[in-house]
Amino acid sequence: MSDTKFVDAKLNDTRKKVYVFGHKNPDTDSTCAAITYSYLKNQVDGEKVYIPAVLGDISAESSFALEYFGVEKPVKIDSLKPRVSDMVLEKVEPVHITDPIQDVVQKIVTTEGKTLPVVDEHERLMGVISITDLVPALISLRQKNYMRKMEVPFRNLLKVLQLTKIQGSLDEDTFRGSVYIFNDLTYYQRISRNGLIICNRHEYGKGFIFSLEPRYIIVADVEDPSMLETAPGYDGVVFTSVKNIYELVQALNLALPVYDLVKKENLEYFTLSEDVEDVRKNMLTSRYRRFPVVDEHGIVAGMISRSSLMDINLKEVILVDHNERGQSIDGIETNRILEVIDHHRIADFQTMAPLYYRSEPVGSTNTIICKIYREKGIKIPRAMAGLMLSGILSDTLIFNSPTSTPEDRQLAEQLAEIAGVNLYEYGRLMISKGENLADTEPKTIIERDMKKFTMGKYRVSVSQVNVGDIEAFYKIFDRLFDELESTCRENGFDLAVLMLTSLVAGGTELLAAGEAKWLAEVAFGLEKGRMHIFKKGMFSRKKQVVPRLMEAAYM
Ligand SMILES: [Mn+2]
Repeated sequence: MSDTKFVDAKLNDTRKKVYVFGHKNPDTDSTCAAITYSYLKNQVDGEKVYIPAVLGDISAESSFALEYFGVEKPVKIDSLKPRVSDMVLEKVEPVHITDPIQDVVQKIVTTEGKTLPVVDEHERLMGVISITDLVPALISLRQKNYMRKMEVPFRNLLKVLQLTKIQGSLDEDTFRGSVYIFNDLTYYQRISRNGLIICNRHEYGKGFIFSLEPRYIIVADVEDPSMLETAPGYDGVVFTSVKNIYELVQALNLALPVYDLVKKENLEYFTLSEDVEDVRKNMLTSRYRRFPVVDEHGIVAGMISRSSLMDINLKEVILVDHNERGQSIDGIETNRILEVIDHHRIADFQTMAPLYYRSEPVGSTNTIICKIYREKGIKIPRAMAGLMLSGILSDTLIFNSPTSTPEDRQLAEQLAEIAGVNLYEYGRLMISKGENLADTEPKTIIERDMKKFTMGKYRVSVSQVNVGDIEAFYKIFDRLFDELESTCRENGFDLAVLMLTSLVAGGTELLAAGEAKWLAEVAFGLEKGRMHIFKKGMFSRKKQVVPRLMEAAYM
């Protein structure tokens, strides 16, 4: 097994991702087509990165083909519904709980929506703040509240009060204590421990201030700190500020950490992985306008508002080997379908915009993809040749299926040469690696690849499985019939058909159950009272089974 990587989508690849995938219950044609077409697109379009994907577990047959040619499994996806991460987030710089109110006010007035997320010391969301939450702090400036006990990081004081330390050392990060204006103090007054006194230059010179034993002193109105004499006997900390006393009192309030003003209760926020549909519902019933978005660690990724709902990066996809909504991923209609490459009938297909649609009545999607390689002059690497070949051989049951065309065979021969394998030997080996279904539950066998049809007034299901050896199934026929009957009852079908198709036996063992079993009697010559019949040369559900049942139903 080689370690060749055919898609190199790095995590930090900023190119737009396009997912390429086939139908649910992926078969080998679907799985290989996703890979071979992604490879082709990555050769011709460097602007985007094309990622092969599957909508379910890949089969044993497909796994064999991938391993044989040394290709990685496609990624498995189960939903493409738009998520918050697909929305255009407003980039914001969150407020930290210890940030001074002054900084927050300055930041918020220039912020759209006047609301910002608030984060703790680990950068995790803990609340939001809007301009209205800040109003009380601005109004309280008029009150004479500077004597109260305060708790402010020195970082905030230094910045907002524009302090310069000229003496002493700061042993703590946070100031915890009361603030006094020297002029307001009397000779009889004591100050509390850890107190801070604000004075002017003239007052600072006097011995009385030191006798009060303040822990901190701020000398106001000092343009040049070097002009101030140090106080040799004082062991507290002395700062100067260019601000005057009045400005310092104002600034004290603005240096307070924003913490107390932050709205922390009933916090409404969204995570990147949430469905946009859920977000829409929540937003419409919320009284807020703007909401923080966090990642899986609670770290703020941005903000969204109602208008963000209009601005969603649609996912881009390419469908191969299918075009029906029911066979595709949930939420396919909300994505931008760029292309469809398919060889099935066109069913309930609607798109919002024009697209590149290529459909040809050939035996396999990989036949069409091989033609596109040729048309675009893209060199086919061995592994891609091997996978295209695998898709063709699997879908046409090595050209036995009536859906097979001369073109399938001709291209398969060329691909086998590039892949360096003998077409028939490789094909039989690959198909023999298919699951040994005889060991699985009858319900799984029936439901694995079951298609539903309405034929006139009848509801019909036709399941098909490829088996190596039909003999192995004879011993579980009774259980298969019972399960087919319950499939009819539980789903309200009139007829349930199961095709056990075998390349080795050269045909299909066809089982039928349900009230309208006579449809199968008419269509396939199934004897009354019998429940199964072997049809030599029968390989195709869409060409040999469905049309005949239709005829019978409309007789
Ligand atoms: Mn196919």
